[in-house]
Amino acid sequence: MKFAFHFFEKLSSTNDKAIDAEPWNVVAAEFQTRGRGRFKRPWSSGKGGAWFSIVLPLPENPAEMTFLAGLSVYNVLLRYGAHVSIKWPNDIVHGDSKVCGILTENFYGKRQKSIVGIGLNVNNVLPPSLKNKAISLKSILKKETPVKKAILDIVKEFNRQYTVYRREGFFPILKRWKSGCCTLGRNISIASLQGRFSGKAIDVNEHCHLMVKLPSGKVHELIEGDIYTVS
Ligand code: BT5
Repeated sequence: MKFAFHFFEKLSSTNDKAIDAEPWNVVAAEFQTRGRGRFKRPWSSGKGGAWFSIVLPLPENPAEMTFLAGLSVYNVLLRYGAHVSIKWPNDIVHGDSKVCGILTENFYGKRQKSIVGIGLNVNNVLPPSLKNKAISLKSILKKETPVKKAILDIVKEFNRQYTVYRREGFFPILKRWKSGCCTLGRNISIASLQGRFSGKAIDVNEHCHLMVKLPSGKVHELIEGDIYTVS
């Protein structure tokens, strides 16, 4: 598919601007005044970062788009020489620090679409409050990367993965995603809407849900949540 790009200097959130756009458009901003993460959490979006949203047709399971985007960012960052991995469900991390987060929002009805918002810390300065949990590509690579180039490279890679997805379905994407995922095989603690609990992350199923083996031996299928690695 051919994507059209729309670059803005300032937006409240690229995901909000993208609501008016048709599929196959990409909306980007140099900075966002009200960037957000999941559950309306604030997302630090100063100048120097890659803040953009890819508008897509609504798939049956929109979580697949988060995985496609995560895999694309992961592949591009590896190519740039950054040592990163994918953290379930929507992060790219360097060690324990988040370098990229993805927010997929879906719209149903007449103008149905999926908006995949990608926030990648490129050269931006992060606030002290995120010091221990966030990192920029600049800090990882010890050099600046042009932001526009990063956006174009990621969308190009997304397009490649989307072609595979259309031709062969989600399975090959999931397989590649899992091989880059650092959550699997780890002992984790989970904060989800269902409460806090611990277990071992053993798999991600075809619905993109995390399979967690509980201390009782029972396997829990986790749909959403924040993961903290214990070991
Ligand atoms: C996410 O949420 O990770 C999704 C972030 C998506 C941001 C993009 S930017 C383009 C598009 N437009 C938007 O308005 N949003 C999308 P979540 O997993 O809920 O993580 C949010 C948490 O990450 C916050 O509570 C902070 O702890 C932390 N955080 C905030 N800003 C960050 C940053 N720049 N880098 C790393 N972590 C950050």
